[in-house]
Amino acid sequence: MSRFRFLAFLFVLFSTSMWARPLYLEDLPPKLKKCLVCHTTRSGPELNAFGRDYENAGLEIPLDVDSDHDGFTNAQELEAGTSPGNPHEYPGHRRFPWGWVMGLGAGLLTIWIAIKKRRSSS
Ligand SMILES: [Ca+2]
Repeated sequence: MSRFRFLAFLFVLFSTSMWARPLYLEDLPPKLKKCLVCHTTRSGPELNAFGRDYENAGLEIPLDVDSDHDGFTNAQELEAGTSPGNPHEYPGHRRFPWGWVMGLGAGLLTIWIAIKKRRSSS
Protein backbone atom coordinates (compact mmCIF):
# COMPACT_ATOMS: atom_id res chain seq x y z
CA MET A 1 0.00 0.00 0.00
CA SER A 2 1.45 3.35 -0.98
CA ARG A 3 1.89 6.05 1.64
CA PHE A 4 -0.76 8.18 -0.03
CA ARG A 5 -3.31 5.38 0.17
CA PHE A 6 -2.29 4.63 3.76
CA LEU A 7 -2.75 8.29 4.76
CA ALA A 8 -6.09 8.42 2.93
CA PHE A 9 -7.12 5.24 4.76
CA LEU A 10 -6.21 6.79 8.13
CA PHE A 11 -8.10 9.97 7.25
CA VAL A 12 -11.27 8.01 6.45
CA LEU A 13 -10.82 5.73 9.47
CA PHE A 14 -10.64 8.62 11.93
CA SER A 15 -13.24 10.88 10.35
CA THR A 16 -16.18 10.94 12.74
CA SER A 17 -18.88 10.85 10.08
CA MET A 18 -17.96 7.24 9.36
CA TRP A 19 -19.11 6.21 12.84
CA ALA A 20 -22.29 8.35 12.92
CA ARG A 21 -25.66 6.69 13.26
CA PRO A 22 -27.80 8.33 10.59
CA LEU A 23 -30.97 6.75 12.05
CA TYR A 24 -30.68 8.95 15.16
CA LEU A 25 -29.57 12.00 13.23
CA GLU A 26 -32.73 11.97 11.10
CA ASP A 27 -34.73 13.26 14.09
CA LEU A 28 -32.61 16.41 14.28
CA PRO A 29 -32.82 19.64 12.28
CA PRO A 30 -30.28 19.95 9.43
CA LYS A 31 -27.97 22.33 11.35
CA LEU A 32 -27.73 19.87 14.24
CA LYS A 33 -27.04 16.59 12.43
CA LYS A 34 -23.81 15.98 14.35
CA CYS A 35 -22.64 13.51 16.97
CA LEU A 36 -21.95 16.17 19.62
CA VAL A 37 -25.64 16.97 19.94
CA CYS A 38 -26.09 13.74 21.94
CA HIS A 39 -22.51 12.70 22.83
CA THR A 40 -19.81 14.31 24.97
CA THR A 41 -17.13 13.63 22.34
CA ARG A 42 -17.23 13.03 18.59
CA SER A 43 -15.92 9.49 18.72
CA GLY A 44 -16.94 8.32 22.19
CA PRO A 45 -20.13 6.53 23.22
CA GLU A 46 -20.73 8.66 26.36
CA LEU A 47 -23.99 10.60 26.15
CA ASN A 48 -24.48 14.21 27.29
CA ALA A 49 -27.60 15.33 29.19
CA PHE A 50 -29.69 15.66 26.01
CA GLY A 51 -28.51 12.28 24.71
CA ARG A 52 -29.49 10.63 28.01
CA ASP A 53 -32.92 12.31 27.99
CA TYR A 54 -33.39 11.28 24.33
CA GLU A 55 -32.45 7.68 25.15
CA ASN A 56 -34.60 7.59 28.31
CA ALA A 57 -37.59 8.89 26.32
CA GLY A 58 -37.37 5.89 23.97
CA LEU A 59 -35.51 7.81 21.23
CA GLU A 60 -38.11 10.59 21.15
CA ILE A 61 -36.87 14.14 21.48
CA PRO A 62 -38.02 15.54 24.84
CA LEU A 63 -39.05 18.95 23.51
CA ASP A 64 -40.39 20.52 26.72
CA VAL A 65 -37.31 19.61 28.80
CA ASP A 66 -34.22 21.77 29.37
CA SER A 67 -31.74 18.90 29.30
CA ASP A 68 -28.59 20.98 29.78
CA HIS A 69 -30.15 23.45 32.27
CA ASP A 70 -29.16 26.56 30.31
CA GLY A 71 -32.60 28.14 30.62
CA PHE A 72 -33.91 27.10 27.20
CA THR A 73 -36.06 24.07 26.38
CA ASN A 74 -34.80 21.53 23.89
CA ALA A 75 -37.48 22.75 21.45
CA GLN A 76 -36.15 26.33 21.69
CA GLU A 77 -32.57 25.13 21.19
CA LEU A 78 -33.40 22.88 18.23
CA GLU A 79 -35.28 25.72 16.55
CA ALA A 80 -32.38 28.13 17.16
CA GLY A 81 -29.80 25.57 15.95
CA THR A 82 -27.93 25.41 19.25
CA SER A 83 -26.99 22.24 21.09
CA PRO A 84 -29.60 21.08 23.62
CA GLY A 85 -26.92 19.05 25.41
CA ASN A 86 -24.30 21.76 25.79
CA PRO A 87 -24.97 24.39 28.50
CA HIS A 88 -22.32 26.68 26.96
CA GLU A 89 -24.31 26.94 23.72
CA TYR A 90 -27.83 28.40 23.75
CA PRO A 91 -30.03 30.66 21.60
CA GLY A 92 -28.17 33.93 21.07
CA HIS A 93 -24.79 32.41 22.01
CA ARG A 94 -22.83 29.87 19.97
CA ARG A 95 -19.22 28.87 20.46
CA PHE A 96 -16.79 29.13 17.58
CA PRO A 97 -16.44 25.65 16.00
CA TRP A 98 -12.74 25.13 16.85
CA GLY A 99 -13.09 21.34 16.58
CA TRP A 100 -14.33 21.64 13.01
CA VAL A 101 -11.54 24.07 12.10
CA MET A 102 -8.88 21.80 13.65
CA GLY A 103 -10.28 18.74 11.84
CA LEU A 104 -10.24 20.54 8.50
CA GLY A 105 -6.67 21.76 9.18
CA ALA A 106 -5.50 18.24 10.03
CA GLY A 107 -7.12 16.86 6.88
CA LEU A 108 -5.57 19.50 4.65
CA LEU A 109 -2.15 18.99 6.31
CA THR A 110 -2.41 15.23 5.72
CA ILE A 111 -3.24 15.76 2.04
CA TRP A 112 -0.43 18.34 1.66
CA ILE A 113 2.14 15.95 3.21
CA ALA A 114 0.95 13.08 1.00
CA ILE A 115 1.23 15.21 -2.16
CA LYS A 116 4.68 16.50 -1.14
CA LYS A 117 5.98 12.97 -0.47
CA ARG A 118 4.51 11.69 -3.72
CA ARG A 119 6.20 14.46 -5.70
CA SER A 120 9.56 13.89 -3.99
CA SER A 121 9.46 10.14 -4.67
CA SER A 122 8.76 10.54 -8.41
CA1 LIG B 1 -27.66 24.36 25.23
